[in-house]
Amino acid sequence: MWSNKFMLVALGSHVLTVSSLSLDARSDNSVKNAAKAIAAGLTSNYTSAPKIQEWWQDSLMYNALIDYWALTGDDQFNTITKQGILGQVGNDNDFMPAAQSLYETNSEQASWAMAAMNAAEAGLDSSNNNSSWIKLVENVFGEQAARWDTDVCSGGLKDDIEPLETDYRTKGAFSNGLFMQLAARLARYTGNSSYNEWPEKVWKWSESVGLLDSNYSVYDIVDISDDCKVASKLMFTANFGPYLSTAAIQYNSTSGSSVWKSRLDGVLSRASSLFFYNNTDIMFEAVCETTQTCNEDMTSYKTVLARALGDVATFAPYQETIVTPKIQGSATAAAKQCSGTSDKDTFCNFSWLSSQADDEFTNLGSQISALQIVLANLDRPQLASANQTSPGDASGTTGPSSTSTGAPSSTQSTTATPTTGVGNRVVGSMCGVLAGVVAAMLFSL
Ligand SMILES: *[C@@H]1O[C@H](CO)[C@@H](O)[C@H](O)[C@H]1NC(C)=O
Ligand SMILES: *[C@@H]1O[C@H](CO)[C@@H](O)[C@H](O)[C@H]1NC(C)=O
Ligand SMILES: *[C@@H]1O[C@H](CO)[C@@H](O)[C@H](O)[C@H]1NC(C)=O
Ligand SMILES: *[C@@H]1O[C@H](CO)[C@@H](O)[C@H](O)[C@H]1NC(C)=O
Ligand SMILES: *[C@@H]1O[C@H](CO)[C@@H](O)[C@H](O)[C@H]1NC(C)=O
Ligand SMILES: *[C@@H]1O[C@H](CO)[C@@H](O)[C@H](O)[C@H]1NC(C)=O
Ligand SMILES: *[C@@H]1O[C@H](CO)[C@@H](O)[C@H](O)[C@H]1NC(C)=O
Ligand SMILES: *[C@@H]1O[C@H](CO)[C@@H](O)[C@H](O)[C@H]1NC(C)=O
Ligand SMILES: CC(=O)N[C@H]1CO[C@H](CO)[C@@H](O)[C@@H]1O
Repeated sequence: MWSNKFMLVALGSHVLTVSSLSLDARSDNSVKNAAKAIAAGLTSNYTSAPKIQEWWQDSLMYNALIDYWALTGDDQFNTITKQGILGQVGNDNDFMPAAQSLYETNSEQASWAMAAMNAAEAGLDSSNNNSSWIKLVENVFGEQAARWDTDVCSGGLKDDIEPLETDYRTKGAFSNGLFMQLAARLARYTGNSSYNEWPEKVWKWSESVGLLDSNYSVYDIVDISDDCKVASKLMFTANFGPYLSTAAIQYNSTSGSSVWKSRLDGVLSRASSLFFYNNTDIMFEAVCETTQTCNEDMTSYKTVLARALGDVATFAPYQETIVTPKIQGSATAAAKQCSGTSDKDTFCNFSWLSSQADDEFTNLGSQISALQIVLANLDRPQLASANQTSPGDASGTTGPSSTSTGAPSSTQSTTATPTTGVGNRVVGSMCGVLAGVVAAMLFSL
């Protein structure tokens, strides 16, 4: 359905004029108007067609919609956002709802926790009687910390949670990066120093196994059945995102420590050289975009790096001369790929490169990415923090908790779709589909 969007503009013999979304990235008003149109398109089919969405992409969508509210003040999507997130908390308030828990990956669970974290930082009320946003995040964090696996590779989270799943033998940059980013955000938000050890620990571990190399390349996975060797050297925007965000937050939380500054400089510089097309400021998914081989998941990866560039602008203002042109250039290019006849049907094509014939045009992932890069142009207001902690329910175990959420019932959750099969599920390893297809490509850009 999403992919046929542009065919719908041909009505009978009349082809309606479809104009690109206009965006002046230097004008807050223009940015807010563009964001509004994209967010409206994103949510217009929220209730009628959620089935085709992938579960983890929904978490990115809600995350972006929270940003939309926080940065524009327009709260029209807050109700569906709250219902959407709270509908996925599951019986244990840990984003492992029954419909997903058999197949769920650590990165999926962390992506949902990230949305809750965003809600806490933005000060979204939860209308939830039993669990605050931050408690949900702490529950997830506690479970993942308990899954930190020193048996092989001297640490790291496995991608899968359930031992029978295929990615139980891999440890990936996305799982570990998101876990580390949650720790950095919890430390900042709660002031509880017990989170502080984790960003350092996960960063060092990533270096020790080669997921992160001395040039700040962030690779995809290591395989524990192969001596924890790096199993894929493909580099995706989404894997760089959490390393970049974490470095920016930690740089800030440590009042500008030189260690985190060089990490931030390094990852930003590497991402800049990899993911901006032909020395333009236009972000692209280097592994698959120009060859039109990105799968559904991959069409949303740019969302994560777009948010990370915004984090850099927020937490490390000294980097503005580097990130601002990239945010503005990418957002301007992204808006040109959005079109529609009215606010409600503004949809955005996946590739922001105007030269690119776009086989994978509009879908959920491309719509969220466009929204997130447009929003990155707006200054983030002061983030909330709580100088107190609210210890979670599930301190390090996945056992049932005694609380219920009081959240909207699961019938209000329109997004708990059955899985599409393990092979297509995210993110644990991002490379599955592509391995071998494009390996050399990155280096021939
Ligand atoms: C880092 O980059 C330099 C210069 O391109 C290269 O010679 C070196 O092999 C790279 N190191 C790694 C670990 O890839
Ligand atoms: C890359 O940029 C150069 C200089 O602007 C231009 O001549 C060249 O055609 C571009 N290459 C591609 C593949 O777009
Ligand atoms: C930390 O972040 C705040 C809020 O964005 C910013 O004002 C401050 O300059 C940052 N600190 C450093 C050391 O860059
Ligand atoms: C989006 O892609 C489709 C298919 O390539 C194309 O027909 C349409 O013109 C594109 N939209 C924009 C705004 O470029
Ligand atoms: C939070 O804690 C920090 C460090 O102890 C302190 O400097 C700051 O004033 C506190 N903020 C509030 C709002 O209590
Ligand atoms: C700090 O966080 C840890 C881990 O979540 C928790 O066990 C501990 O109780 C918290 N400390 C305080 C003072 O709340
Ligand atoms: C959850 O919230 C409801 C409604 O406020 C309340 O009646 C119930 O006692 C709460 N449960 C727990 C375990 O706190
Ligand atoms: C929370 O509790 C209040 C008072 O008991 C109730 O009116 C409200 O519907 C509850 N909210 C949720 C989300 O359960
Ligand atoms: C705005 C928009 O594109 N809405 C679409 C939502 O899905 C229905 C079918 O379920 C389409 O008919 C609408 O055009």
